[in-house]
Amino acid sequence: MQKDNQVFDLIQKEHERQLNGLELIASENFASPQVMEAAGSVLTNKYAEGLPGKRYYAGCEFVDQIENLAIDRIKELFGATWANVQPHSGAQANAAVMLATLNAGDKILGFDLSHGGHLTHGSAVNFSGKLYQPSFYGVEKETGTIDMDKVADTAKKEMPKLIICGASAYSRDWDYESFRAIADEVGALLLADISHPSGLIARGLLNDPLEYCHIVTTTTHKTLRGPRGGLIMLRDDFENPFGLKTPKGVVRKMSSLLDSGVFPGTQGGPLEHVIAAKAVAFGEALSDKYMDYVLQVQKNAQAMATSLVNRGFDVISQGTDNHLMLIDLRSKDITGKDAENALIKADITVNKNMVPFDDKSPFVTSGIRVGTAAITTRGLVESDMDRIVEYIDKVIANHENETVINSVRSEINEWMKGYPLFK
Ligand code: DSN
Repeated sequence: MQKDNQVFDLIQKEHERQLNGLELIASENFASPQVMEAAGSVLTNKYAEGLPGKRYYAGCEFVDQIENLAIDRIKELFGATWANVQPHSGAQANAAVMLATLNAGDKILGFDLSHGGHLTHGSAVNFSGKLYQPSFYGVEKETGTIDMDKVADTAKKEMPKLIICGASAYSRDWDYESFRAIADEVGALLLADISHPSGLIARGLLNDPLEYCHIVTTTTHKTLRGPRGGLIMLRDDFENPFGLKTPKGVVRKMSSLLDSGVFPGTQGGPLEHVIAAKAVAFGEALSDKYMDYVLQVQKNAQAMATSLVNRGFDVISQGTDNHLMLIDLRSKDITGKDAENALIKADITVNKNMVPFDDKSPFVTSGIRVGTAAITTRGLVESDMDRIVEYIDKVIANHENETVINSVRSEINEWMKGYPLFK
């Protein structure tokens, strides 16, 4: 068969883009060659609706074993007793949880998107804000951190059935114990969406959400460094507290409700090639090498935050506990959009991001979000962070000066030649 050069040439160009630049998008990472090999395997040909051992199609003996490996490994990694590894993404995992635990019109309480939350935690433009009644907690203007007393006040006022903790752009660790106390007080279920810091949580560098949260969801491609995807976990199974019954009047365990929430609730056939890649990534995440990796991710983030603060950048909450940080650029007199555009011309990839109490639209924004998961996979260490921040500072200060931007880009391209991916 003739190779489709039109597509493969573009894939090659994307590969070169990834190699040449500094990848600072906090939700991205570089999956290993064996993760990508599994994701690109013959498993893409197989239909396997259902669960291992309980499929609606024949010929599932090997995908059953693969899916069970993925489940066993993720349970070991997080100390979970149950997991569903089929969600195609974090958004799908959250959709399955909500379908399994709520009725349309029920109240949910999440972290405000404009303060660092996620679309699927109740945004008006997302299913979670359209099907359910959302309310939100946020961060304090002075500290950039969440005030748990205010979360409790909002919860008591709104009486949600589901409280969601977790974020896309929050650099501090979460007080899951206090969230659980609030959830218990108002009779809500507590969901932690740990999509961003899950790799650091898996290896004990941050608080353990499974100890306190009824349900935990995550993506698999951020700090966890697997293929694009999602999953749901439970530390302890429990009976659905709202007494929702099946059409036959049976009250089901949460694990069974969540399985149904994924399939047939929100998805059809699982992507067994991606599940195989998840199994490979979870195996990698159990290794000593991965432990060294996540430790370095955290050290790099802290070094980068310190360097940014030292250069006069307004880092929300003045630092980070995890792999990312949010920078309010209003003091630098540039929008998030203009900063993103200037930085990409220098082959520094970041994303513009709303900052708490932003006065600009989500398309413009006042900030950028940066993370260290990808550059750490690349091999960079704390002593490299100041150099990166120096480049960011230079580009932002000269964002209309093509000569300066081009010279930064050449330096970065040359620098990155010394850090081939997966050498
Ligand atoms: N797009 C992801 C992120 O960048 O955090 C969240 O969906």
